[in-house]
Amino acid sequence: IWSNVEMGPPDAILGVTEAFKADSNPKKMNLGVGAYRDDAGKPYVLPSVKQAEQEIVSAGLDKEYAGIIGVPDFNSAAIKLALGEDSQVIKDKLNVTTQALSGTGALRVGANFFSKWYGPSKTIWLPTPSWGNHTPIFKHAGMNVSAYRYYDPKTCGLDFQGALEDIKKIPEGDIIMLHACAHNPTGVDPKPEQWQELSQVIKARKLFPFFDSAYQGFASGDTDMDAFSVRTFIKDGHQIALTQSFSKNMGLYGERVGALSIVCNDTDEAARVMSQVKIIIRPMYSNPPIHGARIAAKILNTPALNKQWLGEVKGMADRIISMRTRLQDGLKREGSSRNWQHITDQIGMFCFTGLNPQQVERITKEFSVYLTKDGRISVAGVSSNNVDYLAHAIHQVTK
Ligand code: PLP
Ligand code: TYF
Repeated sequence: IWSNVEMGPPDAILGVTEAFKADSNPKKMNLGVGAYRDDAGKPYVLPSVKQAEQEIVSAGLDKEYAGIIGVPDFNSAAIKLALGEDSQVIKDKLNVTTQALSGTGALRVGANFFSKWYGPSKTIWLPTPSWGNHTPIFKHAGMNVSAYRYYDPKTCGLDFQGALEDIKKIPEGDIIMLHACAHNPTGVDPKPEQWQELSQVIKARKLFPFFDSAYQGFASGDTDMDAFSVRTFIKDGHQIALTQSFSKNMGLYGERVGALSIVCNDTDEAARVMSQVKIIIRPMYSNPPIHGARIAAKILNTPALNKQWLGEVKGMADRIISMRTRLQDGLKREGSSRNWQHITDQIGMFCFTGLNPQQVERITKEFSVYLTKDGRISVAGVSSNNVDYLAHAIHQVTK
């Protein structure tokens, strides 16, 4: 029956883990997938998550289905985290917010909603490069995907002029994807003034801003600072769409905790939009899982736990930042004459090293250092024990 089915390629990111697992070198490093590791290289369950989980279990809640849009306390807390405690949009009930199957699921529900209901256009513009899953998510929902310049390989930084030039040519009404902070895969974000300018240009072009927020807290260690982009656009009067993931900032990866929000013009519009979001979700998966959303809601809605969590997010962000510095120092010590300034300029979980595909192949083959072909490393996978080994390996393949 399935003789017509062609073999597909493995996922560009998740395939790296498969290759890593098959390697018997004790020094091997998996810097492929973006998942946080502690300084012993182990997955990290946040103490605030364990605490919240215990409280939830003790409360003896039932396991009834959530509604189509999930756990209500989670939805209200998630949008508050993004837009801020005193957000007028929230006070005026202009946000349509639904729980979703983490960031990926939120993007997919959003993509399907735009595909069916966004009148002006069916084209979304992604930064070059963007998270690899963005293109198939939107294409599978029937959208067209185009690209604007974003990363400058010459500086390993932002191509701000290129981005502005391209954005100014995007047809009115099209949708533009913006990474709220800690851009994946490059670790390159616009500065606050640049976000303000982008907001003005995008407004003048009458584009629809679609924010993907998968790392709030991970860039700076401060969830308010990391919401600067989103809040600037809101302040400037944009009606945005926003997807949020709690995989990284709460370490809830496998629990699949996320949200989609669509900001509307008035409460009547919000009610209509919400009704159609439900109609999209119901035949896909009926309703989302409750456990992870309860954990996130408990953390966000309990002041003491919230404070504890913010400290833990900062702890993760700070460890990553310290690994960047140590990697840079290590490269200097190795005698590298190349400019590695971008390692500490870039932020969030990833560093776009500038290694070319041949160098990536060599570092994997000769040093068992696993990363994606584009030269991205997950700095979260670097620790005190292996940072010097990594610096040595990078120097050997780039000298
Ligand atoms: N968007 C971006 C930019 C990401 O980097 C990720 C995860 O790596 C996601 C969305 C979604 O992740 P998840 O589905 O685990 O929330
Ligand atoms: O490392 C990255 O960029 C992500 C990580 O269901 C990831 O692709 C892995 C699995 C998943 C979502 C994101």
